[in-house]
Amino acid sequence: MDILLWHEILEPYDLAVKELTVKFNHLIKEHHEKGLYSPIESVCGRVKSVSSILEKMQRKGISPDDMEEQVEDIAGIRIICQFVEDIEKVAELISKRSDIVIKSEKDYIKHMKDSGYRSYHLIVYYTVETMNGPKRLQAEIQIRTMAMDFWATIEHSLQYKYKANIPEHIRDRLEGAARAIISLDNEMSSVRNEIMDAQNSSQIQRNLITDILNNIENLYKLSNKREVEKIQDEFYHIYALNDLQELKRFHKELDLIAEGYRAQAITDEL
Ligand code: 0O2
Repeated sequence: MDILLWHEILEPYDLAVKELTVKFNHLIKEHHEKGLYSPIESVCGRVKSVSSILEKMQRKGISPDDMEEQVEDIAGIRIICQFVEDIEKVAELISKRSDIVIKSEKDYIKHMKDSGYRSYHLIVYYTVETMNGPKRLQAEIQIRTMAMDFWATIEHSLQYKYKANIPEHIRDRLEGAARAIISLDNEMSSVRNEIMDAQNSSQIQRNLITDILNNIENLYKLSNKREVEKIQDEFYHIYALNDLQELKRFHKELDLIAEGYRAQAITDEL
């Protein structure tokens, strides 16, 4: 395979990684805009490097003709969650999508690898549109918590440094760290509800403030300046109280005022 062909082969995978990243980021945004907790904390993706593809083909005896079928992680997406419980939710969200078809899954959380590696993997089919028409390809989606990701990232770089021969004393330390990660995830799960409540409240507060400021900005176009300044002063006063209920009440009231002005403006135009 020459360089040009590699580029041609990998191009649709690059598109798939970009599209899937945008789509999962959009899911986060949708949750936040509705003031809901997002089971996805962050998303990233990569196309496997040519050297890593070649290494896998050699290790597994995969022929060039079978590469796209048998190297299942040419396109790789990593979804990071805050809590172990979120992983299942994300897998469920993915299974319900019409643009992603699950081919297989590997649960390295229930069945931790000997190395200590924990993560939930899905191999999926995803179709991209290219100038030559649709292309159905495979992608690997890794779903794991921030803590699992921390461990995997460190261990991966050690694997890179030592190849398959990580010294025994480092291996022991990594095993200890893997156990610590399990108990950290368990600890965080035990206060999950409290953390989620706190995060939801601050997201709701951010959304309310954005809405209120948009409404005030629009009122400047529809109402007289002094009146809007009074509303703005009241907003600053309520904001300083740091009371979500008060903010909600003000948001509702302002909505009604803005609605009134909008109706008035339409009547004036007729
Ligand atoms: P990279 O650099 O992440 O792209 P394998 O035979 O293990 O190479 P297989 O059987 O296709 O791969 O699938 P598996 O075991 O599910 O592993 C796929 C990916 O999971 C790996 O990709 C790693 O990203 C991650 N992974 C699996 N095991 C470990 C582990 O012990 N430690 C760490 N840090 N990550 C792991 P690649 O191919 O290694 O490459």
